[in-house]
This record gives sequence, C-alpha cells and structure tokens, in this order.
Amino acid sequence: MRDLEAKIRVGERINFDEALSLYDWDLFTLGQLADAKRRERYGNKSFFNINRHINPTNVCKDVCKFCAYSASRKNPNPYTMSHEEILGIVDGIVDRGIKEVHIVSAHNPEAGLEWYLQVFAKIKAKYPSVHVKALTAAEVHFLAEQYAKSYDEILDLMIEYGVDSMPGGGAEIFDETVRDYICKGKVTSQQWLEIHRKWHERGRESNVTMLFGHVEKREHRIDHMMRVRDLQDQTGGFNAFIPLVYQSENNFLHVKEFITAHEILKTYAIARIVLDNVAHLKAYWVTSTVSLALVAQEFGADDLDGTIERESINSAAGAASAHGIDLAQFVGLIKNSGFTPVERDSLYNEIKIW
Ligand code: V47
Repeated sequence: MRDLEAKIRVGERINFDEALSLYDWDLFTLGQLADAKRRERYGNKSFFNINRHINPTNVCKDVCKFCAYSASRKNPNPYTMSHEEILGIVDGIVDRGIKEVHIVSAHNPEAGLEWYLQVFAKIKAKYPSVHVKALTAAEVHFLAEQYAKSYDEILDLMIEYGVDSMPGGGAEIFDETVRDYICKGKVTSQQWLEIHRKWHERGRESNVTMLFGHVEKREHRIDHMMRVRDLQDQTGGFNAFIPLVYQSENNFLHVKEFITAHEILKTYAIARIVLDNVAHLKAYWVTSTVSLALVAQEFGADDLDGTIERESINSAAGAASAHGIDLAQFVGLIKNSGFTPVERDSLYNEIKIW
C-alpha cells in the first residue's frame, strides 16, 4: 500500500489492478489522496453552473432496464413536446441567469430528424449566447440508425444546427456483459466511445458518465474509467467525469442490495485518482443527493453540476430533482460546507465567484 500511495502522491499513473486494489483501502486515506489532487488543481473552488434541463420526449424504442423515464408499462404516460412548448420553456432563460440548456430525449422513432435538430437552431436563433448541450451518444446512434446516416453526418448536422457540446449520458457501464444485461440493443460501448472520439476530432468537447450502484462490480467501474482514460489520452475532449448513482424506483432492474454512501465516496475518490487526464469530477447532486455531493467535495469532486430547474430522467426513478435547486440555497450550501462556489460556463470558464 505504501508504494502505491507514494506513486499516487507523486502523480504517477496507476494501472487496472492498482486502481481496483484502492477499493480495499480505508475511505479516509483514499479521501485524503483524492482531496490533495483536487486541491492541487482548484484549491477551495467548487464549480457549478446555472442551467436548465429539458427532456422533450419520453417515447423510446429502446428498453433499458434501469430507466424509469421512458414511457412503458411502469410509466404509461408518453409525451412529445412541440417546438413551441420547448421554446416556451426557454423563454426568459437569459433573464433567469441561465447560461446552458441541457437537452436529452428518449429515442422516439416517430418524432423525425428535423424535430430533433430544429429545436437547437430555434433556441440559438432566439438566444445566441445560451450554450446548447444536447444529444447523448445514445441519441446520436439512434438517429444515425433511424435515418440511415453515418455518425459523421449526424455530428455535422448537430454542429450546423447549433449544438455546442455533448452531454455524457448513455455511457452506463462499458463492460459488455453488464451492458447487455441492463441495456441490450442500444449504443454499444465501442460505438459510444467512437461517437465521442469523432466529436472531439471536430474540436468539440463533451462529458462522460458512469451509471453505477446496480448490478455492476467494482472491476466494471475501474474498466469503465480505464476506457475513458484511454480515449482521453488520444483526444483530450472530455471535460468532466460524472458518476451517476443508480436510482431504483419504477424500473425493471431488480437490485437487491443498494450501494452505500461509503462505496459511493470511494468511487469518487478512485475516479479522481485514476482519471489523471480528465479535468473535472462532477458529483451530480441529483443522483448522489445534495448532502452526499457536498461531502464528495472532500473526496475529489470539484463540480456539483447546476441548478437544473426541471429534471425528468432521474426524478422518474426516485431522485429528488424534479424541480431543480434554488440558486441561493445551492450557493449557501457550498459555502457552508467550506468551499468557494464558482459559477462556470459549460466549458468550465469561470464566470463569477459567489
Ligand atoms: O444516460 C437513467 C442515467 C443519464 C437512471 O453531461 C439513471 O453534464 C440513475 O447523462 N438511475 C442522463 N441514473 C443524465 C446524464 C447527465 C446528467 C447530468 C449532467 C450530464 C452532463 C449528463 O441518466 C442516462 C442514464 O445513464 N439514468 N436512469 C436511474 N434509474
């Protein structure tokens, strides 16, 4: 343990076995190491943004066992918003201080490619300064298949229609056996990574998530991080790694044992140590709870995502995020936890120290 600890302290890269062995360490040693890494980069700063999530349709051709959002027997409530409805949501966003709209939909085979794309152009035409973060690699794959286009064509269309960056959704767990079990039929791990590679090759940035705390094992999480680290070595296009804690309600994945806060914090800390080439580690308060996200700031996380306003995907599965979080409350909580809240834009340029 001492050799590995020294290696981590001096910033030497660790391999799969070493990373996996970190789970056997005590939480506080791991926390100290991850906190040192975080403080080397950002000191006491904790980043967040003022953003708005929009989930325009829940009609989906895929059936992911963990998903409570898509219209199904457990959520018999299909909807598809019109562009007018979506534009109604974004009306006044600039006045509300919002700098980013984060648009993620289900894979709706009846909506049409133009429906998916035009909304970005319309938002940009009305609010050119607002950053549009939209279309997960899972959606890109769906659109490419549905409309017989290549990934290159879809990615070029996204740029043409005003998408600024890609969110990290749809990565789930890259291990093929687990992936097959939890979301067979949607974008494969290789395809997910290929789409992000192509996006980065266009000079664009994105995030990467990892859905954990369900049926995966520790080694699958480390494998996921290693695949992210490999691609990041080649492209440098990922801004943030976002571990998403599995929410258990209203879905078809039967998980018997829930992950503990202890294991979640270890996972953040290990991610901070392993992903030496990804600048930011996001404790997404929606899935971790706000309380644990605040603690995660001392276990390597430097970013808490944002105010969100509305959230449908994780709240459908039990997260307390349906109405976002109040800005003043969010800032107050970060301050009271001993950190300096720094509002950032979507690409992590600092906007304001609160
Ligand atoms: O891809 C679905 C996940 C993701 C559940 O890029 C679930 O900045 C937990 O990707 N329990 C969408 N998670 C959200 C997402 C995201 C969120 C915040 C910021 C960014 C970013 C990206 O939600 C899906 C899926 O992995 N998800 N169901 C569930 N039951």
